[in-house]
Amino acid sequence: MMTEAKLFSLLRKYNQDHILDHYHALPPEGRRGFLQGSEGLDFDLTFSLYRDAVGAKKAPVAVGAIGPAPIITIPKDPAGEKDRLEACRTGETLLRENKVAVLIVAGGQGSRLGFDGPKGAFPISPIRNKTLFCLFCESLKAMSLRYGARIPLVVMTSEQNDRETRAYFESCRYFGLDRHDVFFFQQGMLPSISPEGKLILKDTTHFFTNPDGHGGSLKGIHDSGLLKQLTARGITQLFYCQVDNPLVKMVDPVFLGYHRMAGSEMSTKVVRRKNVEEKVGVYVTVDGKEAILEYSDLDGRHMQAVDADGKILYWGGNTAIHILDLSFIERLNLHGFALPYHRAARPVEALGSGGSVTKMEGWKFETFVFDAIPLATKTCCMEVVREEEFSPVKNGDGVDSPYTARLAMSNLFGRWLEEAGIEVPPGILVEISPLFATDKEQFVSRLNGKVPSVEEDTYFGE
Ligand code: UD2
Repeated sequence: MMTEAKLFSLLRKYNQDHILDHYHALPPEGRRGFLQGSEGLDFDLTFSLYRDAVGAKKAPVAVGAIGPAPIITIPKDPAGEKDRLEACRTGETLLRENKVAVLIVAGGQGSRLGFDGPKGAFPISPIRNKTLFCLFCESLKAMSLRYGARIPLVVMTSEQNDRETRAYFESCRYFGLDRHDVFFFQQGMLPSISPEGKLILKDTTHFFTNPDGHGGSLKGIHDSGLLKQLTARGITQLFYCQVDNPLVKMVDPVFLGYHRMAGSEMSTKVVRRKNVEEKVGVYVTVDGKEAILEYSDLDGRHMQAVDADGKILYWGGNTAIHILDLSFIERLNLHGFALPYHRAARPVEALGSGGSVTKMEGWKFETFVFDAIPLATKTCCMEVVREEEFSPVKNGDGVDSPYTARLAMSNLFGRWLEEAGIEVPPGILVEISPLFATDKEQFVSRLNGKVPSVEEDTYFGE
């Protein structure tokens, strides 16, 4: 509980007189609001990260020796195909034994999309305009039915969208999922700070804060008690994905199988990078340990590195689709939270003197989920076909936009039709509900030999 005495001692300890002055000028109900607004904020962490960041600003980010990482490539021969089949069977067993749960990180807002609401509520499917959350949940329901499995779903929200996200699921009746298998938790928030080490006010009763990054999902799932709850249910693997990618192969048995067969604690799906500029993290080894370096961290020399045939040397682009052992997540929280914090500077609109709004630079600290990879005793990485599994919705237009994602979905479903011997005329949109089929093989078998003709935009499903 944040008391006045605790607040004063924190503010004095970190020379935040400007906040003390602000607080004393508040009327009693303003002070109560301020104490409430400061609840749960880890000021000690922020100031220790600030001290490190100021120290680091002088020294360049030292990254160890970078090298290529082992990646299971797409099977091209009978041996590879055999491994893939064995992985599929292993993964299907995990599903049937109710060992798998799903975590969707959905704390971000759709602001880059110009969408005012939780990103998961953004309509995206090519014909029915189903939202991202709807697609994820229908895929999950379809996989539960297909394997007779109970697959708990955990959604990470943020302070900004928690209420709206829960209300959205409620209003959509959890998209047909059992509401007792759907859980939410809010990720942590950290106070932002100015380059001079001064806390920033957002308004008269709130500090300026920022979400603690998608790595915060591995802290929040622990602190919320959900990690214990899932473990108690016998869950051993967590399938992790971002809310912004409608092509995710939900609880993909092949991926689960490779993860299990490798004895991996954290596994990653990668796609071949389109070009050396693509904004995706890169799967490499650093001092011999697998890791993902963010495109901003990996200096040009490595980002642009090509091999003797001129091909991109570090070609594994991070799809942010992972599998983590619950025991590994437990270990990451054993002695405080193990992930390192990254500093990002950005313009913030702060409460200035006399109640005006002033633009200033704020430093935010956040963790990235992929920083857990080098902390795992064993990891695994598999290549997937971009056109089948990765088309994130990030920008209003251009690359990674609703347009590119809708097209990727329609093209993928169009290829399923072609596989079933159905010609799809150019420009025709196709959508297949996950509840009709979750993959090409199931789609062909569902058609049961019928070869419907497709002359106009066609939706398969209820
Ligand atoms: C992320 C990865 C990039 C690549 C790409 C794939 C980083 C730094 N880069 O790029 O390597 O894998 O995704 O699409 O992660 N989120 C939260 N809480 C937060 C921050 C993010 O829930 O505090 C969610 C957010 O809702 C979004 C996802 O995490 O769905 C990715 O976040 P982002 O859009 O900031 O990451 P991006 O696109 O820079």
